[in-house]
Amino acid sequence: MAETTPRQLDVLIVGAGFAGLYLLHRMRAVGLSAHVYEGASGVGGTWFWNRYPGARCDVESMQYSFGWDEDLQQGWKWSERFAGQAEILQYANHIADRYDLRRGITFNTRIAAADFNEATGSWTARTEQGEAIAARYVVMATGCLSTARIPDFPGLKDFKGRTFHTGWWPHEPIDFTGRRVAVVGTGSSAIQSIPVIAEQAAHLTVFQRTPNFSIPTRNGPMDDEYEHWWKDGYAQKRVDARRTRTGILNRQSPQKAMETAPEERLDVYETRWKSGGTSFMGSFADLITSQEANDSAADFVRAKIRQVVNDPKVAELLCPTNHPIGTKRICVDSHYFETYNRPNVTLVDVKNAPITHLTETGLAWGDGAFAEFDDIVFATGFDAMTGTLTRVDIKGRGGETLKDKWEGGPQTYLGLMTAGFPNLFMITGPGSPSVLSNMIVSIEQHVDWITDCLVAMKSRGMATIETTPDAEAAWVAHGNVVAHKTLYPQANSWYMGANIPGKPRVFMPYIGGVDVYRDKCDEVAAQGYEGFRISQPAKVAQAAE
Ligand code: N01
Repeated sequence: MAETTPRQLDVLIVGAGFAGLYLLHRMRAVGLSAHVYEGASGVGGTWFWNRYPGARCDVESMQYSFGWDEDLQQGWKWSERFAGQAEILQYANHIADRYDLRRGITFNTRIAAADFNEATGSWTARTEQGEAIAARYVVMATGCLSTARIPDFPGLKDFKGRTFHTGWWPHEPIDFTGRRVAVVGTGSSAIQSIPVIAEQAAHLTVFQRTPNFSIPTRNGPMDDEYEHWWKDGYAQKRVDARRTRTGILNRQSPQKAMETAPEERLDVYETRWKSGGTSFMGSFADLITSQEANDSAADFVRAKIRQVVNDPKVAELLCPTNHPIGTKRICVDSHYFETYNRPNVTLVDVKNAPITHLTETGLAWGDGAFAEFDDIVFATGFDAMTGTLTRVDIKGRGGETLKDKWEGGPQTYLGLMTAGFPNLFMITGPGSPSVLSNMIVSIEQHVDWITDCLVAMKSRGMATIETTPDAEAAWVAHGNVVAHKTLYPQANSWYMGANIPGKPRVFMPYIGGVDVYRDKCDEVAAQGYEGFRISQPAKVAQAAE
């Protein structure tokens, strides 16, 4: 095959989710040539792939949306308090059209590899189809939960019925009417899909290894008055949200749980439970740092589960006891626990009797238990935060691969860059607040920071930027210190890499807060990119000699 000249870019953007879309828009505005490569046939990232029944965002629509264009935020109308997947995908498509982004995106094309060329100080990437792209910078806008995973159950391929993963859901409607369905897993995706599947299926069997805490969303049509309240002074509210720990205005209480009288404490939990959603974790200031405070919230939720679920044995199985509330991503639901009162739903505990294998007709667990199914839905999660990055064959200085470098866990400075990989940025990478925050707020902050950085590089005639190993080591150590001041590391969560056999147990996101983190990033930039090494083109050439 004849070699063709690679496409030349200032910035190669990988992924056309919200991060890739906003970055493309910003790159055009500052006059850098940029192009997006996207594996899917459309924009939207997470919201393109996760089409499972009941998929919905757990951040309120008025906050899970871009805040950088006043006309956009005033004009867009969300139909529900918590938008469903279809509406969020519609919003992503609207962004692509409104800002004329599609012509800058190549769809159905994954980036398979990227090599840093030390002589030129730039990257050569290659698509799975073999197209080469030369770019000064590469930005991985690949999302944190993009590599779906089905455990390697023996006999998986033998099963003759339909199988699904919530994170790779088909585009055509899936009808479960009259069918015997299994759902494996009880994380956020399962908790949202189970009530919907149960309404259709002849029988639904849920295979639960770890019960999860879940709070009712109390979702409903968007309240006009609430929408007007948000839109009146929207810009300032966005600023205020960026100054919070999570990037969400959720009425975080400054009060400590154990300094509150027991009856008043229960009232606070009851009020939050009734208003719905993840703001339950904002009931008190110390729920993720004090075991006693956390226990009071966990007890409250367990009492609710026991109230809702009719069969006491089933209720006990559904009560989480092996992790503090909120240390695994708190789930939100619409009638999840009520679903177990339906006669067509069975809960199977696979903690003590694990799934052993699949056969042509069904699923076996424990010591010889077996049931036949027409359909199996795997709601078994993702190789989170690092899986999508290390799946690309990224080679930095000296040919070191990112996969090798991160063998013992991800190492980054500010979640933005990793030492030895100049000019390679990550959006919401490990070491940044990302999945612990409103993703849109964190995406905007990273895109803005990277844009400012690239503009500064260009205006100063600089060729490469790269974090120093010292800055990186200090940031990783700081991230660990902050995480271990909380209860988070107690849980076997995907935040810790604990859901993937053999993955190093490291608390991956930065838990210090969106507000603190933003200040740190701004300070680093103001100090002339402290902790980063910036080189001129001549130095790059000399280094290669
Ligand atoms: O995945 P998960 P998810 N045998 O990893 C079980 C975001 N999200 O797709 O806990 C039996 O949480 C596993 O059991 P265990 C959100 O950030 C957001 O549900 O490992 N079971 C667990 O129950 C969320 O946290 C929204 O013991 C097995 C489940 O599979 C993240 O995505 C909606 C098993 C996996 O749960 C991931 O959520 C959806 C095995 N061998 C997702 N292996 C909203 O915005 C795994 N499991 C609302």
